[in-house]
Amino acid sequence: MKIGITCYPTYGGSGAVATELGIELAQRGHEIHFISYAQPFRLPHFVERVYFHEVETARYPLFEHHNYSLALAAAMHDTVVRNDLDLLHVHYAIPHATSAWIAKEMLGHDHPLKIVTTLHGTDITLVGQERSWFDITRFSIQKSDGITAVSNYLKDETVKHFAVPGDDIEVIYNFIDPKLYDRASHPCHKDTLARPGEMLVLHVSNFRPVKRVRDVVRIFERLNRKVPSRLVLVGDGPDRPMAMDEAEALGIKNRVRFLGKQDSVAELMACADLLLLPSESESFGLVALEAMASGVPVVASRAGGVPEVVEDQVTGCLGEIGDVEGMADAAVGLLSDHATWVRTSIAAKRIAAERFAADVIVPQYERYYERVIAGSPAAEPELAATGDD
Ligand code: GMT
Repeated sequence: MKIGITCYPTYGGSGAVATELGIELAQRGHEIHFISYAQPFRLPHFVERVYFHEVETARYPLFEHHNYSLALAAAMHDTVVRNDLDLLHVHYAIPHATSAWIAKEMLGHDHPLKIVTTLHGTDITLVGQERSWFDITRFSIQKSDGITAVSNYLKDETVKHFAVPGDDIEVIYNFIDPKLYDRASHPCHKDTLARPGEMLVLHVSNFRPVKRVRDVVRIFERLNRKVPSRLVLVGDGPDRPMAMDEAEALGIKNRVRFLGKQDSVAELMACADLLLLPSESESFGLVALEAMASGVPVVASRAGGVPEVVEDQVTGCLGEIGDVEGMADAAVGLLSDHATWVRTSIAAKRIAAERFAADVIVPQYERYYERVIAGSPAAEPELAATGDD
């Protein structure tokens, strides 16, 4: 297949998933065209059958606001025509699904283009529900030929808030490459981040209010009272200063390090003992899956789709949103009993590989694309057993 992929190219789970999907599909023989305003951050320099088309926004004194959505639609149209694409797969509904619909309208009946939209999270749970964005979000989703959601939770939210029939949404989980997250394949940085005998606790996010980074620092402070540890925070965003202030106020500034945005999450995961993810809202929690694949137990809130990824008491522990004390106790339990940690780490790695490996998930996308191109995206009802031999 010849597939165009549009995503947010900078940091973020949806961009990471979209890029890794494109690379995996190219390795399976498909031709992949990324269309975005910058090269996706997880795209290495050269991958066979992968092309990148940069969206250029025209500057003109009259355009006080950049017309990115229109420029993207024009770039999508151009890329489809020049490369004879079969399908555009857009990640995050706004504005990508809208631009894709415009590109399709421009093509008319001459080119039978199909659009698949993958819903990732706040496009449904936050941004799309804002009054001014609601109608265009719903319209753009409904105009897609295929819709996927990264968890059953997100599918249900889409059905509930946007009145999209459940049968029109295919749940396809996010995935990881188990080889990339194999701890043994990375150099160990633990001695540069923690002292001997200390535990290394990691948090990775975009530091937006939904991530509750203040809770991360508070959970860590309670954990550190009982288990000597260091907290390493990766990423950047609006709540980073607040997290820094909290660490200072709690008197643990020297135990907390902010690394900012980092390209190699896998390398950092490889030396971590625990991941904290106490989010307010999380449609899936890709970083939790990345931790599990690295054999790192996860302490997270029971938010949104997280319980579909992290199995409570098996691959980590889940607490109620805002229950700092409960999540701190769970972290202490995991890090103070070596046998429990080892059991959880092994289960995390195994479940990540069994349920969420690229080899399990990417073929689901391929089959879905085929159904969308054939005009019948809805899953076949399971054949009822007749009882006849
Ligand atoms: O929706 C967002 O807030 C952004 C998005 C992103 O680009 O990182 O995150 C969402 O998509 C990820 C990939 O599918 C999920 O792992 C995250 O859970 C989800 N974020 C939220 O739901 C807050």
